[in-house]
Amino acid sequence: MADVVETAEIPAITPTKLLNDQQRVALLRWMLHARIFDEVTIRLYRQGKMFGSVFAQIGHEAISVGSAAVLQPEDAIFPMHRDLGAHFVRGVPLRTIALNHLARQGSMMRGTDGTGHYADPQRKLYGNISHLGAMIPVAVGYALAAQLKGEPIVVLNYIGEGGAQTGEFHEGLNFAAVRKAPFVLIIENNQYAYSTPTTEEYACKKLSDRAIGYGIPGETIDGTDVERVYEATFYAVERARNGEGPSLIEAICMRMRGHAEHDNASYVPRELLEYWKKRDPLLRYQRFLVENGILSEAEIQQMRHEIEAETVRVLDEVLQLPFPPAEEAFKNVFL
Ligand SMILES: Cc1ncc(C[n+]2csc(CCOP(=O)(O)OP(=O)(O)O)c2C)c(N)n1
Repeated sequence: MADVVETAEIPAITPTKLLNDQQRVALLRWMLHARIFDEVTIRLYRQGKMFGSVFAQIGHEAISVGSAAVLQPEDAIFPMHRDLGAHFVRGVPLRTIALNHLARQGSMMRGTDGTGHYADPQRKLYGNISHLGAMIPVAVGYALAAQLKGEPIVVLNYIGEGGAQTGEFHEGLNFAAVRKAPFVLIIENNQYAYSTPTTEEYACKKLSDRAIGYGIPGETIDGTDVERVYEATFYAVERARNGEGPSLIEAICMRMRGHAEHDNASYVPRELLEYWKKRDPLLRYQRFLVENGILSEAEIQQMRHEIEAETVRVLDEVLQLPFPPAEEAFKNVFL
């Protein structure tokens, strides 16, 4: 882990008046949970104790945490594969997350999936499926159903900039705009869709400019500044709740690992990663909290140690549990 306070090259946070200090500490705690879960699972993957894809969120934490923290419990979240932060904000227990990621018996996906591709309807968390973009119309449909029933809820949906190049992105957002659905879509622009850089994904300057074409507000923000993410989401959610319709937010960040841990991302220029290392969402926020007297460096280190110890303990316990019986693989599957 990098030092809490590093050099002056780390850009400052844009503080929002919407947050009090207690909420700020909670944001840091959730971001730490997401980061540490990644660090521990990457280790397990390298030790051959995890199978399938380990999608790290490193570099994305401010987006999922800063936006999910705005919502009320009755609002719905449709995350993508780098939004573990939102799962922690929603209160999904560490053990439940670990059971699924380690594909153990009794996990939400009954061991048929080893990632965050799960739904937790009780917590109004409707997980992504593999088909990029396909959940956008589903999330819009959820928002429209609530609108028709007169329920004052908002649906927050996330998509990568790669996933934003699918037909469903356009169809879903256009329909949401026409029907003034209580819907907020955040594009997590992390510069690469697998090995494809943004220059080969789209030709416009800013993906938020597309909002003009749908007749809705759109803005591009720094996705490594958790307070900026909170503020942008807050106003988009307020607008949606007031019946004024959807918004599009493009949050810029960097995927600091490979697409998943099997990929060493050798196609990403090292200088680019060096540039974004200084914009590490955790480093930036930790520095802000220390400089503003909200937490001391020692308190942050203490918080980190506690979360790390808890994460290691829970994952170790789950590792001892059995995999499901093979027949489970055939349940709920069309053969
Ligand atoms: C419709 C569709 N096309 C292709 C794929 C294969 N695929 C899986 S992840 C991925 C890249 C995703 O990039 P992005 O949406 O930017 O998210 P990131 O992984 O960079 O966070 C691709 C092409 C897929 N799952 N679904």
